[in-house]
Amino acid sequence: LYSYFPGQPSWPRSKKSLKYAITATSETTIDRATLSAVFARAFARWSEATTLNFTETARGSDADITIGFHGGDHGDGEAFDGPLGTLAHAFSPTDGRFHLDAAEAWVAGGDVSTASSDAAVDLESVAVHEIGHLLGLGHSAVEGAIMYPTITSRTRKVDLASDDVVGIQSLY
Ligand code: TQI
Ligand code: CA
Ligand code: ZN
Ligand code: ZN
Repeated sequence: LYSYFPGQPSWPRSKKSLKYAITATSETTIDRATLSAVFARAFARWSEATTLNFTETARGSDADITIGFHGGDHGDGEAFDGPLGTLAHAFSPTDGRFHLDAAEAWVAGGDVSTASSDAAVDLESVAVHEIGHLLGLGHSAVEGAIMYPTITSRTRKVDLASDDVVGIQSLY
């Protein structure tokens, strides 16, 4: 079953449009157009399941959600650890920060199962999971749910399970 963060924080019910900005990209070699496309697809999975909608803005100061790539200790007390281990983290509502470990062998838009690195990680799969956290979902006990706390490298998993849908629909 799905879960929420303690106290069940969510974005205000009156706020149906959330803006996101991809702000910190100097530590990744993935180009901006590819990043925009991958995150747009990841947000679309959640907007299809809810009455929420998401739009990208170029300006971080306008954004509810900020997305960036960071290496090692990046100032929030949750240092990244190099390849594998922690891949990314996102804070609960209404913080909006979503950080990705710049040290991962991210695959964006390609076929992760044929990637040359054993440690290749599908960016869109991780994004769908972290957006669940940004919206207020904790981890799920249902294997196959996007919010189930296991991901395998070189695997793509982007479709919400009914458990994820019920969880998010009860929150919004
Ligand atoms: N990052 C952890 C995660 O997103 C960070 C984390 C641990 C966390 N406990 C949390 C975030 C509780 C919010 C609430 O789960 S991770 C997975 C999964 C990670 C893990 O890099 O380990 C995915 C990133 F679910 F497979 F374990 C993406 Cl999909
Ligand atoms: Ca890592
Ligand atoms: Zn961080
Ligand atoms: Zn998680």
